[in-house]
Amino acid sequence: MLRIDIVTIFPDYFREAFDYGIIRRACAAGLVNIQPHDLRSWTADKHHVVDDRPFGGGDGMVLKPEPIFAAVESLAGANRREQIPKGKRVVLLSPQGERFTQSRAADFATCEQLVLICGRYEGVDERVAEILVTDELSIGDYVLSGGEPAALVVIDATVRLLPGALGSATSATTESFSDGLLDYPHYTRPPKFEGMDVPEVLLTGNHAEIAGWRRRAAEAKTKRNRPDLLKK
Ligand code: 9D3
Repeated sequence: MLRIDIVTIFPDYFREAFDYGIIRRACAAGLVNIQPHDLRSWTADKHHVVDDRPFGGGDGMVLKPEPIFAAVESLAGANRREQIPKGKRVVLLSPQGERFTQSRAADFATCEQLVLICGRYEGVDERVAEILVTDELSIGDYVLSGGEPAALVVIDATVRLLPGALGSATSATTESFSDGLLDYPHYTRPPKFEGMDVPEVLLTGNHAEIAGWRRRAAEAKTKRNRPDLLKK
């Protein structure tokens, strides 16, 4: 059982996020337990303040370290990177992070617990990244308004890799990215749609020819849409 704790100032953001598809089934089957937590519940002051002005000046507010250190201490049992047990990851979602990849998802799927910390405002006190977290991750080069959508992405990519999460019809190892190519094009009925024909070879039942066509089509699609995947 993988336990996923999300630390956020918007726990309600996740209210229906895990009620669909593979994640819903994985939760129902007891493969994963996902729990959003309100960062404000680890504040000690009357107004539950989680942010403050940046030292050195500048626009916006910064998430304070104390509630985040307290949250991780209570959820993971430690609040220093070196003291986090081997099968746990404390992840800060941040625009300054390393890129989240399929191999990170595969690592997370082997863990017993993930604590995902969602940033907001202009950022998070750097002592969180320096001292507390095991992984500081970004999902890509675009600006989000907070770490919450990134946490959903990390959870989705991870949970579907848990043993038993996918139907037996699908195998995670034969999918896009595991061989460095994009998936081949798919077609279904009707064979002719508004003058657009399904490639003839797919209608022949010749499985060797079909496999060859799919390989070449996947390479062509990768060259056009993701040439970076071929240049390595
Ligand atoms: C002006 C400098 N910005 C940093 C690039 C400020 C800033 C932008 C966005 C500070 C925080 C955020 C909120 N984004 C995230 O917390 C975030 C994120 C993202 O914006 N893009 C990709 N991955 C991620 S993971 C968390």
